[in-house]
Amino acid sequence: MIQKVTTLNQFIIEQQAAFPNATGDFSRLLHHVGIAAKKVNREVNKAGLVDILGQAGTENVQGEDQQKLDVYADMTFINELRASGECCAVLSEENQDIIVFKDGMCRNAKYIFCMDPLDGSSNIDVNVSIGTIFSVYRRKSAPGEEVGQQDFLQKGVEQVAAGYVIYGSSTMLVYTAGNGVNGFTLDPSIGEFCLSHPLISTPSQGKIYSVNEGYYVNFPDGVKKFIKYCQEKDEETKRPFTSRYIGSLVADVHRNLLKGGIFIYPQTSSHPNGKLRLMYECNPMAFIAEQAGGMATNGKMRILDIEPENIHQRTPFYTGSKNMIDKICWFLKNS
Ligand code: P6P
Repeated sequence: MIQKVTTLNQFIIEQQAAFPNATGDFSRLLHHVGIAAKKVNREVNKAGLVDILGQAGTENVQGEDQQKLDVYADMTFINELRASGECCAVLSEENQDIIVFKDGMCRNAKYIFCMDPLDGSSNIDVNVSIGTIFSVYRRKSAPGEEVGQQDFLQKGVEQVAAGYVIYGSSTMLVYTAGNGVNGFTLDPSIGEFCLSHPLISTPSQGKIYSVNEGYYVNFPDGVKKFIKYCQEKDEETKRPFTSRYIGSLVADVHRNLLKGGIFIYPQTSSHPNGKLRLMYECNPMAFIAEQAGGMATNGKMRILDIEPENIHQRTPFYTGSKNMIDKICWFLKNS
């Protein structure tokens, strides 16, 4: 029997049909996100060949300037978002200030876009999975008005959509628009993202803990106690926890989203407010976590309820299965 294949574009159209008032603006935006992801995937997959094709900063055999992959990813997503005509401004980890599209349709577009275009790019040289993380909001300013940083200072609960692309053993685009989390795997033979993980649900009882234990001495006491709790066998419950840490946010979070577990990046001495960024790393991942039945907190409050003060602010970040989030919050509260 021929298996029905649902491409990302077909899925977007089907989802739009479920919203009678939908105009298709978001569908067009997401379509261009998919195009950008395919373009970045193409370059990421040949990263190891850069030495053959020419060093970064020099011309390659095609006479093109060699670019650092994260700069390439940043430019590629910005160009596709501009081409969609559905986005008026972009906040990117690669750029200190927001990028405002002043041309034509973009000025009146109702969406703004936050992204880490290539998170974990230091892992490229050792062939570890990396990712793009993104978040979509409605602008606060009126169409045609000047767009500013104020448009971006919105709580995570205001997100219209959030997602990530993981460039790994296969390339997947995972996103939510508030109706569950769906995963699409890129089929290179047809150049399409195909629905492979419908309605992802995170196991409520996780067994994986993901944290860089190299910073153990600098961790808050509650985190130290949680790690000890995971390491110590309990005659009654056995508690068969296992440690998994890749050091690439998208890879660590994606694994735990599917298998259950907790990802922890607390405040440390070198990062007193945590290392990860609220607007384009933690909020999108928190929206996805909650839509998949998991949780995301800064140790004291829900990530999605944090009132942002600046567009690049950092936050301690704990996300994953409910049993492990509840347990670490208990240790943090009682230490
Ligand atoms: P550490 C990658 O540099 C990154 O921003 C995230 O992808 C990852 O979760 C984190 O930093 C890893 O940080 O300090 O453990 O190397």
